[in-house]
Amino acid sequence: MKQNLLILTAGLLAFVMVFVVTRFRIASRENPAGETTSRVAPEVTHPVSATDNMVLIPGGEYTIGTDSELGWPDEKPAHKVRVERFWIDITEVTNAQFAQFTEATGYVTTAEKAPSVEELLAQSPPGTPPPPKESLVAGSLVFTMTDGPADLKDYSQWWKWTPGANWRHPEGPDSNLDDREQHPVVHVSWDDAVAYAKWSGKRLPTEAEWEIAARGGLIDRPYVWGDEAPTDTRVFANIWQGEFPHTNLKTDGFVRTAPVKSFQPNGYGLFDMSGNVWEWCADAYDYNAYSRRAQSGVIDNPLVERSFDPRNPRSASRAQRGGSFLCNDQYCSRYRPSARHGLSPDTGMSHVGFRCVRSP
Ligand SMILES: [Ca+2]
Repeated sequence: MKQNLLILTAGLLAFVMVFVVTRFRIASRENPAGETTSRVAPEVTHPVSATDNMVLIPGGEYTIGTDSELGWPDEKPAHKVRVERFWIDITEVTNAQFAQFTEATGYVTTAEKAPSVEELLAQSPPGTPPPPKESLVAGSLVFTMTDGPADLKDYSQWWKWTPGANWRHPEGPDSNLDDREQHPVVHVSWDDAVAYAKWSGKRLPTEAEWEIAARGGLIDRPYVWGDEAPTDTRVFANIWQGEFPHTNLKTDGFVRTAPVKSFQPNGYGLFDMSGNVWEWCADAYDYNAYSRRAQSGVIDNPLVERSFDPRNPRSASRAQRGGSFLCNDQYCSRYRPSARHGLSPDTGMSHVGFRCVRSP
């Protein structure tokens, strides 16, 4: 990543990588690893009914994580946690809901703000030439299907920096939200999600709360719907059928996001806890959190406070859960309830959204 800083003027793509790195650094400065926001329920500035499209998850002791061979190292092992009861949204936050928030507050999302030259240079190595002005535009990363099979380690082949892409224009300036009012909002950063949650008198779920809710009362099952693995012809959620990232069979009916409630809910009546969009959680993302916690007995209301993300070592990553419309077993299979993922808190992408919780 650091090398990208040295080729700042080499073109827009290089600039974009620098931009992402810079954002990571700014995030690190403002949120030194280990720092997280308070768990105190946010101030209610927009009264809502706690029962409005929310479900109350009982408090108590639950097993999260997995020992299954399907699991990645960061979701192992299975271990016990205890949580207080909490309300959780039955759907991901929709474009219609997010529009209410921005209309009421004038809030501008991270992806809608252009970075400044000063902001970038302050974070770059001494002597770095200023980036070309035309590069200093607001935008976001948009999934773009490849023409043919791709090296699955090189995500730059299908993630395209797209100037003008943001929650209002999910695929760029020429796209809009027509007929997508009930789709989950995307291109929201962790900061955007927290701002919405505070405004609505809610908060982001902890990873433990999210996973408990996603399991829907099932114990030690690989999927939120139970035991049956999805195939290209048997679909349970909005994930990817076919060969990623070039052939989408669309058996589930969707190439990108689906309207919320398009698939069967889990045992708690929650929709899209698997697939559709990744969902931000309150926790910092620590790759080793589950393995470390397993030696500590039953933990009350765990909240990961220190980020450690081997894929983005400079980033104070925040956790995301649930996978997205891009998940399939060939690529990541992270649409399972124990699967975990980290992303820089000031990064939104076309498959990232969230839902909220509230303590009674
Ligand atoms: Ca989801």
